[in-house]
Parts: sequence; structure tokens; C-alpha cells
Amino acid sequence: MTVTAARSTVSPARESVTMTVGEFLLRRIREAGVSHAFGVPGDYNLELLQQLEDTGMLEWIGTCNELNASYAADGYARLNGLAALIVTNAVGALSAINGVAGSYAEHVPVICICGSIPLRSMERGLGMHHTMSDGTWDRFLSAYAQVTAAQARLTPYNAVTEIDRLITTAWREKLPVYLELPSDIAYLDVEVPAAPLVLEEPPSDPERLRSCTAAIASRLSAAKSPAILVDSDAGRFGAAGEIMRLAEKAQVPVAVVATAMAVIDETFPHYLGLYNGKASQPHVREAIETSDCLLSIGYRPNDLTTGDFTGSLPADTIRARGHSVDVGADNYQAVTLTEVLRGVTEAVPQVTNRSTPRFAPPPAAAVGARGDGSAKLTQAAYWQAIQDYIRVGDVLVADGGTSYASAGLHLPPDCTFVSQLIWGSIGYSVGSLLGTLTAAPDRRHLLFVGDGSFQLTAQEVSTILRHDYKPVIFLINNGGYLIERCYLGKTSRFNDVANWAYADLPKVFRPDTTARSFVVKTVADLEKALRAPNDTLIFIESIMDPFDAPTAVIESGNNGADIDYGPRGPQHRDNLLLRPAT
Ligand SMILES: Cc1ncc(C[n+]2csc(CCOP(=O)(O)OP(=O)(O)O)c2C)c(N)n1
Ligand SMILES: [Mg+2]
Repeated sequence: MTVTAARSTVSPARESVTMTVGEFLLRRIREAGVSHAFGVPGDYNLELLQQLEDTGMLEWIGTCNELNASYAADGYARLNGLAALIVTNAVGALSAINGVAGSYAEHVPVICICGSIPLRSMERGLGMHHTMSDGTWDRFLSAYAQVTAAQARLTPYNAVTEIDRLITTAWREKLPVYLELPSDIAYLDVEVPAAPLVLEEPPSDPERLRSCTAAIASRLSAAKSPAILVDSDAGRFGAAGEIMRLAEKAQVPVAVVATAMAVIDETFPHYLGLYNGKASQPHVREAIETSDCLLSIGYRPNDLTTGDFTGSLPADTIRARGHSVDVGADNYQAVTLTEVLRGVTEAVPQVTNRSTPRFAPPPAAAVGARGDGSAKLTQAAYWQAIQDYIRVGDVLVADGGTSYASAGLHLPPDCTFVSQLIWGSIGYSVGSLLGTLTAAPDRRHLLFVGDGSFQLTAQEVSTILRHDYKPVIFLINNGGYLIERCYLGKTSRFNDVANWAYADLPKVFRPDTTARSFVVKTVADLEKALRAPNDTLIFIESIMDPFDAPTAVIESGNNGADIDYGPRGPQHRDNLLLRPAT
């Protein structure tokens, strides 16, 4: 990698070098720990891609469309801590905006770079392609202001400060940012700092940190039934290790919500299980809801983390976030999560006489009996076989639909669970898988996706094959949108999808592929497929009944229908939605 371009000149007095705007942007992204960029070329970003190729600062991962690139960047950032996405003006940016909005909802830091209209054209009011041709230039910058933490249109005068501001904001806030690079400034020289970008948490305010940790430690030390509730920000802010150290010292049980799957190792002795309001195991619900000192980490209550609003946390719950904490009536600003947790761990006495009930995976509807090998494959048998297949260190990427039942799996240590549960844009998983594979090519990656979701983003399997990645793709072919049948339209045509020869796609997407494809209809078929070695991509298409869904999925769909359509909605009509078997 060449970090400084050949033409750069060092002026030691000011510790600056001369670099082009585009090269500086790429250099800063690389210094921030990002080695790849995802996206689609266009005439307004080609000059930047040329710089990328000439300098080798980032590896380019071209995708079939920008939506998939945005999902890939999201998946990459979840494993790598930050990602880069490069799109072209308007048409590319708007294709990517759904994925970037998902990153915002899910707190994933992605730097979205849009190669945009030359400044020359803006200043002279030239109508350009990829605009509304009405002399406006700001519409898409404004659109992105709704879904990113910070935005900027670079000029030669603001580029140096704005690039650092945006990258730092994304990293510190764990949110996406949007940056427009007008295509006529990428090759202009600017004076830039010689020193590399250092990404650091802002130090906490010492007094606020002291008071905050003392307040938490004193409540925790006096508590009879303390507990910790963990949401996804604990993972994003790298706090899992500190949480476990605190739980270990003060002997506090730790529960997670569905958005924080695998953030806490399930084999950790103080791991309690999954909290989801009424849908929790009773002892988990009791430990959380009746705790006399509940410490929540980044908890964002919503339908998916409250058991459809059936949960209620103690009124005096301590609420810790990335950079602030609520303890009783006090709100502490300028305190960073890991420093708070470290301080509390130091301050609390070692407890030896409290133990956490041993975590036992719930007898979830998702995981059922294996049954007879020659019998038609059911969801219950499917998830049981997959349960046995998962091994230490796997990356699981799950889409919406019944494939989300993979969240009911019991995970061995060092697994990562990637899913877009809050934003819930189906098809996310296929693009995201490309990103997780790129970020961690040495781990085994398992994709869980339904036929309906897959049809939105299927073509990205070609990029996965192009890069010789070797994931295992588990696709459920049940003829349509089964999870939607649990909301409404049990047999309605709008919930059917066209039937594809899914398992043939690797061959279509890469004619010389060595991928192994299986179409499985029975448990025995599935078990045979699962014995295939992981030395190439494995594609397992499982044919299942259009109405076979895990009970938990059916119940949550039925509840969702009541919330979505209200008491006068159509869900009450006979046989209009799939109900649990009685
Ligand atoms: C982009 C987008 N469009 C539509 C939806 C609505 N939706 C949620 S789940 C789902 C069906 C998923 O079907 P499939 O992937 O086949 O899973 P199944 O439940 O059949 O296993 C749909 C259409 C969505 N969440 N996101
Ligand atoms: Mg389906």
C-alpha cells in the first residue's frame, strides 16, 4: 500500500504534506482501519476509483447494485468496526439509502461517499444527468441528512477538516455519515496533516465519571438481586468484555435482548438468557423485571425487545449508553461506556455468595425434535439439525421471515450473529454476507434466508463466488412470504412468490464454480448435505411446507397483526391468517 502519493512534499515545520483530495480521503479511511470499499462505479466517482486503484489504498469490492453494497458495508462494519461505501450521484445514492438508513437504525458506522456533480457545474448552473435537471443540487444531501449522523459536500477548502470530522463522527457515534465528493476536486492538491488519523473515544469528564461510577457502584453493592440487561450498543461500543468482568466480580446475572444476540458468550457462567418481556423464560423475566438494581446497557425498547410491549423494567433502572448514563434523577454526560464499566468494576467489592442459574437454552419452538430421517423436512427438524452443525467461531447472518428462527439457536463461544432486526429490510442478509466474508474471510459464515427475501438481493451470490468465498447458504423454499401469512393473507396470492431453481444459481452466477448445491426434502437429505466439507460454497435449498412456521414466529405475527391493524382490522376474519396449531 502506498500511503502518500509520489508528488507529496513534506514540510516538517507544519507537519503537513501535499496530497490530492481524493487520495487524502482514501488515506484517512485506511488509517481508520478500513481496507475495502463496496459500491458501483459511475462517471462522478470513477476518478476516485482510479485513485483507489492507483494507490492500492483500499481493495475495491464491486457489487451488482448499490443497495447490496450498502448491506455489504453494513455487514463489514459490524465485524470490522467501520466500513466504506462508494456510490454515484443520486441514482447510486438513492439505491443505497435504504441500507444506510438501516445502518442508522441499527447503529452501524458506515462512511457513504457519493461521487457527485462537479463544483463547476453547480457554480455555472449547468443541467447535468443524475439530477432533476432543474438546477437543484442539494436534494440528496438533504435526504441523507435524515439517515446519517453527519453530512458534508467537500470543497478544496473544507475537505481536510470535513473528512476527519465525518470519519470520527461515524466511529465515535457508531452511525453512518454521508460525504459528497464533487468529481472535479478529487485530483486537486491540498495541504493535509502528515500524522495519521487516530480514532479514540473522547476522554470522560473526570468528575462526572467519578460521580457516575460511585453512584452505580453504591447501588450495585447494596442490591440483593442485581441484574444487567444488554442491547446491541454493548457490542458496538466494544463493552462486552467490561460487562463480563463486572458481572464476574459482583456476581450479577446478564441477560441480552434479541438485537444483542451473541454479544455475551452464552457459556459465560453469569449468562442468564434472552429477555423479551412476556416471551422470556420466566426466571429471566423475573430476574430483570424485579431486580432491585437493574443496569441496562444501550437498551432501546421496541416491539422486538419488549415481547410486544409486555415487558416493564424497574422504574429505577440505571440506563447506560455509549456516552451518557441515567442513575435515578441524575443524568451524566461526557462519560464513555467502557470507562464507566471499568470504574464500577474497580469500585464494587468482590462477591462470592451469589450465583446465576445455569443457562439452559429454552425449549424454543424453533428447535424441535429431529424425527424420522425419511420424513418430509419440517422447520422443527431443520433447526435441530442446524443446531448440531454450528461450531465455535461461526458467523451467522440471518434474514427476516422464518429464517429469523435462527435467533433461537444456542450459540457456542466466539460466534457472531448478524441480522437487521430493527430495520428489517428483507434481502439484507445476502448483501451483508458479502461484507462479513470480506471482513473475516478466515471464519465460517452461515447464511439463513427465505426464498422471498433471497429474491430481493440474490445476484450478490455472484460477487461472493467471484471472490472465492466459502459460506454455507441455507435457503428455505416454502413458496412465499410465510411470516406474512402469520400477519395476514394465509392463502392470499400476494404472499406467493415465483419458484426458482435456487440451488442452480451458483452455476448461473459462476459457470466454472466448484460450489456444492443440494436440494433437500427430508431430514436424511439435509444431514447428507451437512456432511459436505467447507472447502467451497455450499448451497442448501430446503423445500418446506408453505404453512410450516415455528410457533414463536406465528405468535409474533398474530400479535403484530393486532398491533398493526387495530381492533377493526381484517385479521379477525376466519382463516385469514396462519394461527398456531391447537
Ligand atoms: C424490503 C422489504 N420489503 C418487504 C418487507 C415485508 N416482509 C417482511 S418478511 C417478508 C417475507 C419473507 O419471506 P421469506 O424470506 O420467504 O421468509 P419465510 O417467512 O417464507 O420463511 C416480507 C415480504 C420487508 N420487511 N422488507
Ligand atoms: Mg418463504
